[in-house]
Amino acid sequence: MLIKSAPDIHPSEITPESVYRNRRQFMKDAMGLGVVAGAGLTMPGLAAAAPGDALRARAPTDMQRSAPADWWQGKFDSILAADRDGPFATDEDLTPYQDVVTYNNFYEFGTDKEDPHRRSGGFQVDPWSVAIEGEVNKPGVYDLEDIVNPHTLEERIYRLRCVERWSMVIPWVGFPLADLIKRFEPTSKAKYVAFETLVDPEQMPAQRSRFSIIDWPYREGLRMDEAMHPLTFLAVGLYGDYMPPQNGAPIRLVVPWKYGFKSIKSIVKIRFTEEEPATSWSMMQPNEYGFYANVNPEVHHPRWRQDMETRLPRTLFSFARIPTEMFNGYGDQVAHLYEGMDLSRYY
Ligand SMILES: Nc1nc2c(c(=O)[nH]1)N[C@H]1C(S)=C(S)[C@@H](COP(=O)(O)O)O[C@H]1N2
Ligand SMILES: [Mo]
Repeated sequence: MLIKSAPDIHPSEITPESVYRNRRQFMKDAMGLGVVAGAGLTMPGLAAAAPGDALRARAPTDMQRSAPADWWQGKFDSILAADRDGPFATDEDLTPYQDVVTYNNFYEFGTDKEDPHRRSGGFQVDPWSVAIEGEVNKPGVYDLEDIVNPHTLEERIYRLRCVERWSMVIPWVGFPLADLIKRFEPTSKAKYVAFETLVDPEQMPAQRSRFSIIDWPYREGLRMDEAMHPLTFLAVGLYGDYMPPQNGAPIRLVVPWKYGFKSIKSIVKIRFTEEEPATSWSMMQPNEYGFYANVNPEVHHPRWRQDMETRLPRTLFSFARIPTEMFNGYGDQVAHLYEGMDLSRYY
């Protein structure tokens, strides 16, 4: 269902789980009784026009960002609401916007969790282009507008599980990677997709450092069937708003059944290859990080067990240590991709 944005709904009005759950149950009951959606649905704090409308997550109004370029505005005015009952849906609390944008891994800006939001304020994303290369019929260097504009933006609420054992639930805005890949027509030789992040030492302070542990650019990759999977997402925003620099503006990958490091930020290159591409973390520490990096509570990192995680934010009242699920809880959707593979060997 295509819906219009509701710019003055504050997320604190819609994200509390109590309100959300009640409303969800209420809507289910209402639907079950044949009540017309939108007619009887007035809940405190919810300016409901259509059901999906009120359920869309929004950044706090005092933190909403201005459009990175003119053409973005229209895209964000009509975002397809997340299907809250579909196969990818979750009932879990969203991680508050504040936490999503201040606790980050983006090593180009530094290794502390606060570095990305403190040091990326002036990051320029206009103009931005993405090179499409390799085993593909339509290679070229494309303006971001050409990359994004043909797609309808939708909201996807996914768990994000970092290998450091913290996790969040984030409402992303974007479109399936598969839809983009189809437009550029990979050849039959394309078995993998490789991604690269911008290299710009003037804007990315850690790329100027002699002590940096990563050999820039930050690189990631997927097998073609993983890249084409409907869960695999290219995100251009979160909480209904434009992507903050610290989260990977203007466009980043989100692969929810893999550890967070696969979800590469600020992409400038997508290359189709016949061979498995080199990826940053496995180049650095091949015994600790593999190419696949599927979330797996049974295969432990040499220094960290992976069977539990801390769901952020951690508060005085919630200890929030929860068991980690196989494939981060997306096993029904993705387990078949790895049939017959020894996942302790292909970690
Ligand atoms: N280019 C780039 N992409 C990156 C990283 C990075 O350091 N550089 N960190 C990764 C890691 S380890 C994680 S957990 C996620 C964090 O995404 P978030 O900050 O939006 O939560 O981004 C991933 N993408
Ligand atoms: Mo991570």
